[in-house]
Amino acid sequence: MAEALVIVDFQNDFTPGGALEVPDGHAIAERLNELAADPRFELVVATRDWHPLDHGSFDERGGTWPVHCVQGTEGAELHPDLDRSHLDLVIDKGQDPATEGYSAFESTGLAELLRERGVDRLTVAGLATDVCVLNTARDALDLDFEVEVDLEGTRGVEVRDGDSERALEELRDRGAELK
Ligand code: VGL
Ligand code: ZN
Repeated sequence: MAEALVIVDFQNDFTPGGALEVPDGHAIAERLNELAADPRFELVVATRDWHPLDHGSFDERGGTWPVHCVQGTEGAELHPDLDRSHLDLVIDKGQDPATEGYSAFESTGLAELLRERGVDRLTVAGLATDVCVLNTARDALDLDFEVEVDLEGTRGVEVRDGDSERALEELRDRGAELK
């Protein structure tokens, strides 16, 4: 069976200077590039939060977040420090205006694709630990993938202090390995 790396939402808007900054978010670039170059991964997937302008998660629509990762904008592009040469696939998520779209498995076909490739174990990294990494890893566990979260390769947005810690604790309790 095979392993895949899922790099969650390493995009301009989630790094310092972006619309929804994750503190120190850019600092994971080197670790992500190191992981992506590891030959143990049969498949390297990067996700993008890829919202339409009228997305319901935006505060102007009554949602939680400032406008971020609008389809086709610079803020929605993958961070320039991410080495594209190791990416096999880019998955766009969060396109349905009516749902948050936090998880890489929500309406993307990712689970089917991974199964077709014989993938049974995922390493999840990227942004943000306490939002999209959490939701992606949780769904992966529910879908019966083995899940490893790469701690060096993730950072949290921490709307409330301790959110990342709680997210990681939840994932550990559900059976993820934290490395
Ligand atoms: C995310 C908040 C809103 C994330 C996405 O990628 O963690 N956070 N949309
Ligand atoms: Zn979003």
